Amino acid sequence: MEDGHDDGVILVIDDDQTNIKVIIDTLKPAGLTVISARNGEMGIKRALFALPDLILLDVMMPGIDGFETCRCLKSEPATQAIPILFMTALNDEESKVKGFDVGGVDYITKPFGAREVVARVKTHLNLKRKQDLLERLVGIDGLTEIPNRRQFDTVFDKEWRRALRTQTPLALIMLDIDYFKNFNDGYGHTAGDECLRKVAQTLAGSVQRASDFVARYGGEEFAVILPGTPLESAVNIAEKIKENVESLHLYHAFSQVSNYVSLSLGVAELIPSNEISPQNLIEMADRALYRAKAQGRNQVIS
Ligand code: GH3
Ligand code: MG
Ligand code: MG
Ligand code: MG
Repeated sequence: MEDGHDDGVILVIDDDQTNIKVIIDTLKPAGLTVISARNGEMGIKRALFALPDLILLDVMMPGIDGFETCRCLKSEPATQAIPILFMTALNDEESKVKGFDVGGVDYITKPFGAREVVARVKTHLNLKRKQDLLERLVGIDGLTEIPNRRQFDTVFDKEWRRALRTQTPLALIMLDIDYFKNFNDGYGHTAGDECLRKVAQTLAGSVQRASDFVARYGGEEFAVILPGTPLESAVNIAEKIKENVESLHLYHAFSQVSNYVSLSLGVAELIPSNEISPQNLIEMADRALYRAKAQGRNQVIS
């Protein structure tokens, strides 16, 4: 196989035990793990629990049929991206089109050829892996390899709604490298890029909780989302970030505030309500950052 991945968990949903056995005998030698369910309802439960890489789905089954099972799996966020391949004796065009309409990616008719099934399953596993990779990369900044502005927007919106629902504080740190234009002008753009990478990695290593989130907001500006964090703790984290970057000792002879690369940081926190928008919190942190710059840089303002 040119792909090199032979692993993958395949869920077979079929009411015919003989079919399940044939599929296991077909896919196992190809290095795939097969789990099964005997009807649509059990298949949905199994899929939600095991989150398989791909589903082979029969159409004619007692209880909900394969088309309905597919619709359910596609409407459930946890299983919606799992590729579903129909495997059925229904050979008419109407059924085939319906299979694609409800969200299937392929349609195999019984009786099937073992090698063809393996080939189709592997093709769809590969496509899914490529799609997953693309989806991950679309949220990552290419230079610093930390989340980018696009992912920041998504996460910030999600955390805002969570904090609104739970009425818990949401803190935001906006930070910006001091005299970075001078750094680029003095040391060159390549050194500037390297500096951005080091600062980004240091920021990412400065937060503790799984829900804390660091992103490159733009240019030499970064943002840190701290869910469930009151202002005082957020300020402490901002101070810690400032110290961690200072201790990198990235020499900056062209800075007017330090011998080393330094940061200005603005911190804001609030408990969301329907009267305010997520943008308000960003503006608050931005204003604090602006004051940190205006009051001499290399400091945290809240
Ligand atoms: P201040 O202390 O007020 O923040 O001044 P500053 O010079 O840091 O701010 P300014 O906004 O004037 O300059 C930001 C610089 O960041 C200018 C831009 O060339 C540089 N920059 C933005 N993105 C990148 C990047 O990806 N790589 C490099 N090397 N430089 C970048
Ligand atoms: Mg059947
Ligand atoms: Mg700057
Ligand atoms: Mg800037």
